[in-house]
Amino acid sequence: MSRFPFAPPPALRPENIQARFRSALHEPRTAVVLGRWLGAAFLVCFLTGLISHGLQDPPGWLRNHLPSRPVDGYRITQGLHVITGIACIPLLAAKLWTVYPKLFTWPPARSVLQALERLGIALLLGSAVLLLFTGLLNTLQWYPWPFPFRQTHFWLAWIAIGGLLLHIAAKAPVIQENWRRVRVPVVDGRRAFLTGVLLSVAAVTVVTAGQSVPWLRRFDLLAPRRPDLGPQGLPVNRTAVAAGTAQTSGADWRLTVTGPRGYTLTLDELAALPQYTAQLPIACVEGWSASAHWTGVRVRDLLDRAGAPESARLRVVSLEQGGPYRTTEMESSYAHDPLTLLALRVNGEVLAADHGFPARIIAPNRPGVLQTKWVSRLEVLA
Ligand SMILES: Nc1nc2c(c(=O)[nH]1)N[C@H]1C(S)=C(S)[C@@H](COP(=O)(O)O)O[C@H]1N2
Ligand SMILES: [Mo]
Repeated sequence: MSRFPFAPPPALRPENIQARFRSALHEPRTAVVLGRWLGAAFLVCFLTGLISHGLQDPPGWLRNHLPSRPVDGYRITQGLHVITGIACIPLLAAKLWTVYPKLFTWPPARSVLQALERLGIALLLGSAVLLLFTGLLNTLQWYPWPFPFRQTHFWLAWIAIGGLLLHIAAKAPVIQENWRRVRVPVVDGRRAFLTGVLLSVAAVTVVTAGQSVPWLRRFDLLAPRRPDLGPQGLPVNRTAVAAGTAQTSGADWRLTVTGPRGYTLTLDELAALPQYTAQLPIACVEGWSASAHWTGVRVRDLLDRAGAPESARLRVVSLEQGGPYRTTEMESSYAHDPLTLLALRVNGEVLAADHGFPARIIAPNRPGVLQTKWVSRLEVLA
């Protein structure tokens, strides 16, 4: 047993570990029940993550097929993404506790098959811990690492799915054997343990989900943000001061629209065009969302006036000098949606500087990062 490259230190010898973890709960049925819950939460989190990634940075083949409906689609999928991601934390902890002694089996593998099985676990566990850690810090708007969050989180998710498939395949016999409850030999305390796990999931959900679920707002104790706090009842990620746009005056500002018949408008001219109001949410990838009544000019009217074709895509340019969201692109399905506005007002008031004065983009079923503030140019793309 100790011949595999080196012997484990005494504290890590399997028999010593097993001796310290004698609870009957370290048995397969508990692991299978927890695995099902964790697997379901993880799958919802994975799929909603793919949706978020696809909407924010669509690959070329997908670009012209992004739907601008349902209006609240992204708000719901991103809310679910963060809720299920947070739920995975206690579920993963409980699952790990259950199978813990097995992780120290020595030697690590006796056959190729077992080596594959353990590779699956290593990939799954390593990537899952990193996914949950980076995701959680992202909801706190804290990026204490040198690598880009979104790409890292995205690729970790694929590694985790690969590890999960390998893990399920390797454990298929155990899973099958323990899928159904066996009535007679019930392990003492399993039900209490599983109830405890469910209660912790419920607790972390209730104290964080208020950042996207309005009726849970009162219990939003641990979520980093209350979506109804901020100027004009909406939170602010990037302030006008941080963006360097705080001094913008309505009198000096101009909107330039490029295209076959490009033109420039003053704020008064823009405000004199037909105005529309739409109730649309801002749904931030960081997990909060909030709905508001936005009033402004339809982007499609502005494009028609510039002679843009129906299929035109758009580049939106902000007054902001730097920052990753200074320019964004908009597909034609959004640009031509009657609800997509270059908004001048929110909830009946002129936009606050922090919300993008004098004009911001607001469009249905889109991640918040694409709702560009302090807009100064709309460029029609060929
Ligand atoms: N020009 C510009 N527009 C921007 C941003 C920005 O950094 N610069 N942030 C975006 C993000 S991440 C979100 S979620 C929405 C809403 O952010 P707010 O709450 O700061 O208005 O605005 C978006 N518009
Ligand atoms: Mo955001």
